[in-house]
Order: sequence, then C-alpha cells, then structure tokens
Amino acid sequence: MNRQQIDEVLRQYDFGGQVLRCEPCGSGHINETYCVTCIKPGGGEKRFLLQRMNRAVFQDIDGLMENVANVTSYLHRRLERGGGDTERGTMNLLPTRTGAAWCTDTGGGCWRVFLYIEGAICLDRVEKPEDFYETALAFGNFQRLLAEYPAETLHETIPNFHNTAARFDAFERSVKADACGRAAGVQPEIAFAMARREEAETLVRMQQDGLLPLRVTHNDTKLNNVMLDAETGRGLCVVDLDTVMPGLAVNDFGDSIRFGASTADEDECDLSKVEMDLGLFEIFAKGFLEGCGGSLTENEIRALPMAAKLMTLECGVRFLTDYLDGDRYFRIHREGQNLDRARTQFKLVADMEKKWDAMQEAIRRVAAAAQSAEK
Ligand code: GN1
Ligand code: MG
Repeated sequence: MNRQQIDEVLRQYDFGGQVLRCEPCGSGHINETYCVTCIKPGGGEKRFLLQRMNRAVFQDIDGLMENVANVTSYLHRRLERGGGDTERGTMNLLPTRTGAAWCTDTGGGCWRVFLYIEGAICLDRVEKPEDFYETALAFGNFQRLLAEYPAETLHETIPNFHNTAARFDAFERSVKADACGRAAGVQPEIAFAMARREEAETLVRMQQDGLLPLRVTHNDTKLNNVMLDAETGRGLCVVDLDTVMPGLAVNDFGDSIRFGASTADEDECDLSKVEMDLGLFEIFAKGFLEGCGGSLTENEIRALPMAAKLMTLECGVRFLTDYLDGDRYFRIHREGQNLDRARTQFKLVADMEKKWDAMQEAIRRVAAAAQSAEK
C-alpha cells in the first residue's frame, strides 16, 4: 500500500467529510481494494470502497470504466423504477470532484471509488447451502436485469475472456516457452489439461454454431462477487463488474460451481479435501434458473454440467499458464500458489467426470421442477 499515492487519489474526491482511515480489504486476485472511512460533519461515519485497477490485466481503462458507469447507472434506474434498493442493490460510483468516473495518480495508477454497501458480507467459502442459493438467485437476476441492455455498446474489456480454445492456445505457448523452467516439474498437470483440449472447445463451438446465444453476462461469478445481507442472508448486490460483456449464460453458472461448490479453498494444498459437492451443485442450479426467470433455452439448460466442467478446466489452465509464465497475472501470497490453484481445479474436473451422470440427473430434476412451477 503506497500511502502517498493513496492520499493523492483521496484528494481528488469529495467524500462529504474528513477521511479517518483507509485500510486494505477484499480477497480478489486482480485489483487492489481499500475501505475508506470518513467522518460526516454531523457525526457518524460513512464508508467507501477505493480500488486501484490492474492496468496490466485491463488495458483499456477508459472502455472498462465506461462499461462500469453505464451498467451501474442502468441498474440504478431499473431498481428505482421497480421500487428496489438503489443504495444496496447495485454498486454506485462516486464521481471525482471534476465529475469523472475514475482518476489517476502521478505514478499512472488508475483508481475509482464506489459507495460502500453497508450491512452486507461476502463469503470466500459457502457456509450454509442457503448462501449458495442466494448467490445463484443474485447472479441469475443480474443477468435478467441486463437482458435488454444494449450489448453492442459494451467494450470487450478482456478479449476472448472465456474463449476456452484461445486459453488453451496461450497455455500451449507458455508450455513451449517455459519462461521460468517450471514445465518439467508439472508434466502430469500439463498432460491432464492437454487430454481434454478438444472437449474444452465444446461450448465455444456451440456458440459459433448458433446453438448457444450471446447474452450480457458477468463472467466472473465467484461466490465472493455477491454481497449478502448480513442479517437476513438474502442476496443483495452483484459486484466486480469489470468483465460484464457479451458472453454465455452457462459460463456464469459454471464459474460459480467451480468456486462455490468446491468443498475446499481454491488454493488448498491437500487435494483429498477437494471435491465438487453435488448437493451444492443442484441448489445453485435451482437458484440460477429461478433468477434467470425462465429465460434459458433448452440447449443452455442441457449445457450447464458441461459449463461447470469447462469453466473449472479453463480456470485451471489459466492458473497453470500463469505459474509457467512466472505468476504475472494472478496475485500470489506464497510460492507455488498458482500451481496449487491449478491442481484444485483439475481435481474438481476429475471429480465432476466421476459424478457426470448425477450432475445431468440433477439438472433434469431442477429444470423439470422449474417448468412445472412456471405452469
Ligand atoms: C479473478 O478478481 P477476481 O479474484 O474476482 C479473475 C477470474 C478468475 C478468478 C479466479 C479479471 O477474479 O477470471 O476466475 O480470479 N478475474 C480476471 O479466482 O481475470
Ligand atoms: Mg472479485
């Protein structure tokens, strides 16, 4: 944390009171996040979320922030019209003193400020099944709320973000380049991924063949990207909107399963603890279909298990690529963390392969129940 840079940034905002504290918070792998606490002139405190965006990952900050500003104000208006909670139902940007959506420091860092969502929590691990159900509803709802958003106005903040085929190409290049001499030590992991390369292209091909529609999706549907009401546990607000882009609805489902239906942390070293929990899988499917409000096509519903598997495989491949490249993309807190992350993802993939029939059965059950509820 560079105090001087942060002070420089804080001066560009009118927080409506004096800044008391600014402390690191959050557990994302990409941006840097801080909580800013101010004293209100009449007494009491007000909090804000300050973020330094990762410029190596997001090369077009202008485009990214245009997306974030437009999507958040769109959600704000929708909530306003529907009598929803505009303060806690969406992220809200605090403009700079000059009215801009973001600002820079003299070192070239790019920053933004959101209002802090009070009385809310986000989880790094599912504590009870209802949390996961609420998360599913929130992500499904998010997609439904954005169903009519003009997709053509969105900038592609990371090109080919969930193009699994392109992710494998990049992986293969990293294996060949072997920039850090790490490839020899991870041959089993490389072989695991490569054995699934062709299958990994299934959803990309289905989209190209017109079998899966492009929709406005979130694309980073980790459990900790949803805020839950601290008292009621209800899903409040979807956060981390940097990758909102046209994408596949099933990938939003799959990425949630990869992270939230795992019985262990993403970087767990003891792989015997890592499994995909079928009960959680089914609960999430139920919430997601409900949240999407019956908008998913039959092809999409049928592709849900495949998306869970491929989002997990893709993420494992991304972690392994980054390990081979020397940990330049995902923030690490210890040596080998990206390799551990890759290993948990591959263990989950293997577990899903074992549970494949049961996963499909679960989706059939949930879809049938959703259909009869609609009637
Ligand atoms: C990153 O920023 P965070 O931690 O929510 C990554 C996701 C990965 C995830 C893996 C922009 O998400 O794609 O699935 O780590 N975000 C970006 O935990 O690459
Ligand atoms: Mg996040």
